[in-house]
Amino acid sequence: MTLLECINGPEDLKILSQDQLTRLAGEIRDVLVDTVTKTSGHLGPNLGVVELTIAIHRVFDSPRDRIVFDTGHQAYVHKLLTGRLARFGTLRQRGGLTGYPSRAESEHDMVENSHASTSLSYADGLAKAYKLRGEPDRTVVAVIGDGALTGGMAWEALNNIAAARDSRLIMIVNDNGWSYQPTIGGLAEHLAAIRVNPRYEHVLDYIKTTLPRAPLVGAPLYGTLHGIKKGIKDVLQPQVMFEDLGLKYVGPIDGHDERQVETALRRARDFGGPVLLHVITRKGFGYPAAEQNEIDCLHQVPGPSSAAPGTWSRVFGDEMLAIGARRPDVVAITAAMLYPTGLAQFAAAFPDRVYDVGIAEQHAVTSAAGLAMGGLHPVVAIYSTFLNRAFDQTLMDVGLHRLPVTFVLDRAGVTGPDGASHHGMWDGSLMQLVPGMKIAAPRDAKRVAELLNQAVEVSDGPTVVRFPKGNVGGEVEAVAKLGGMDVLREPGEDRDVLLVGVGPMALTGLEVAGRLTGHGIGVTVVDPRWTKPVDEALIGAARRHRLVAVVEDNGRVGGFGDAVARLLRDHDVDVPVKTFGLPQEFLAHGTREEVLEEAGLTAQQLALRITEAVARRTPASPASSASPASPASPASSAGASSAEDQDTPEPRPVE
Ligand SMILES: Cc1ncc(C[n+]2csc(CCOP(=O)(O)OP(=O)(O)O)c2C)c(N)n1
Repeated sequence: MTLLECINGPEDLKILSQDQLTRLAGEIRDVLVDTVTKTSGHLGPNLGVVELTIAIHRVFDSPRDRIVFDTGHQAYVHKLLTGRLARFGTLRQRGGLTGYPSRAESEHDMVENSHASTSLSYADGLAKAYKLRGEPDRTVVAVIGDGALTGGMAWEALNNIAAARDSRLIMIVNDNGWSYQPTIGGLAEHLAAIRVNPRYEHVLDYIKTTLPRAPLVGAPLYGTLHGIKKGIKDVLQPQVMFEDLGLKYVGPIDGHDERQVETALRRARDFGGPVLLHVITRKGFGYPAAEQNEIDCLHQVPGPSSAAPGTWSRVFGDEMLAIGARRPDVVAITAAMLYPTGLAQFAAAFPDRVYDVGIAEQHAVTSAAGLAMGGLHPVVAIYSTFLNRAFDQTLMDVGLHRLPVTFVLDRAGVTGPDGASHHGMWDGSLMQLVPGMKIAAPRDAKRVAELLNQAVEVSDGPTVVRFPKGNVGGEVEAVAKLGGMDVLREPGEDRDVLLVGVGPMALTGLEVAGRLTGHGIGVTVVDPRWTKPVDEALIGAARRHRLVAVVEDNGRVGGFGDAVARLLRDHDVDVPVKTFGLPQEFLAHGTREEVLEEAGLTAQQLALRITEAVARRTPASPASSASPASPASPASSAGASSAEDQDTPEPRPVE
């Protein structure tokens, strides 16, 4: 039996000797590598916080003391130490452990949002709440990476925490010098400067003398840290920035020396006010493949293959490169995600025209507004879910000024194993709210290129190009045009259903049409290409059909389906509109296919639901007593459009 198998909760850690803790750390790393390389997930960040997490759980009394992990991608060790070893193999699988803290999983988990830079604000509120409720002995611990510390919210929190002098709040800055890529910006430089202060020399000495003896690490770590040290010419006054804010600063300390971290944590705990503890760790520590990975220290496995050939991200990246060569005014912005968003090639070709702003989406958007005001055309490449926090900047700073900024939203729609906070199911609705915004949703690789080019040609307002995670499917050419939209399939005589499929859902729509045709239902399949503004050619087309079905990979509320229904209502078209999208809920993790199936968005499920809807529109003939859901009683009578059908009472309300 391993030591780790004996740990059922933090209490079990507290009786271990220092030698046992070293052994335990090794066992944890083995489990992390073995499991995460199979399940996928965040590897480098977790390997880097093994000793730190052990020390936190030995010094504090979770869940009475509260531990908030910023972003939460580095909480696997915490999961292993809080009774979840047996289920760890189910990580990120449907029904299994989530890839972030989860309140449903454990009383030790507090924050599960996974959007970065929030931990200090949660911790500020928690510490104030405990004080006000008369529980002043409870301590709140926030663990925040140097990457997450580049987010504006973290600084808003620091400003407030500094004023809350008796908050029992410990902020552990887990400084590994990296977010996905090396952390950039003034703060990163400041942290690097702190690494060269005299106290840091002790860390360095320690690392120099002890690490070469440690298995798997040694020279590379020393070399890296020493390299950083030598690279800094100006030895600024360390920690001054934090202390000027009124925050007690402790550090820097070696985050892989468990005993040293414990000592610092005990001191911080006993201080009785907010303390910032600066811990230096190495991302991927103890696993050479991660430590030596030049791209991102195996931040996530599988790695930046997210922008591998054949993916949507890569298709976008290729086209950006081509556009960049033609258009010197096109610049790119990433919020700490150069590789995952597919911008690496653009950055290599045009290093002066790409801005990595750190994990700072709000700044990304308003600085894009500034770039556009200055005569450039910025492309903000961002994961769909992270644009949420920059909604006001998109609305007021870009939209109100009608600025030519193109938002490229990767991971739009269901993303899969990262779960509720990562599904990109909000942008299709939020962007509909922005006056003057134009939204494109390519169905295949060729359309990514076409629509991106059209988007960067727009000079009088913002544009969005949204596409999902994963590989692009086959290319499908239009058989006709309907206004600016592509008709992918026309029915024979019967025009029963006008099926409008957004982005790759247009291809799903083709599959649906194939199935419905088998049941005698005539389907026109349209890819709108642009989901805002809604193409008015849909008005006439709707009148020529008995039912309009809109399928989109976005929350059902306020998305394209609702926009189509509104357009038709406004034009007194009474043909019923059914909108098929994601339920407006926080959807659990699973593969993209599993989540789509649960949402009823597979071709088979859609075919059934549309058949039922058509059947409900069909007056029962005396001969036909079949159930309305029966595919044997479909569209019936006539290819004629049935605006008149509208008055047929519905057995149940249209969804
Ligand atoms: C608002 C937001 N933007 C982007 C991300 C994607 N993301 C996840 S982890 C990460 C890097 C975090 O770096 P750091 O805080 O230094 O932690 P480390 O991985 O180095 O331990 C990024 C950019 C996110 N989770 N939230």
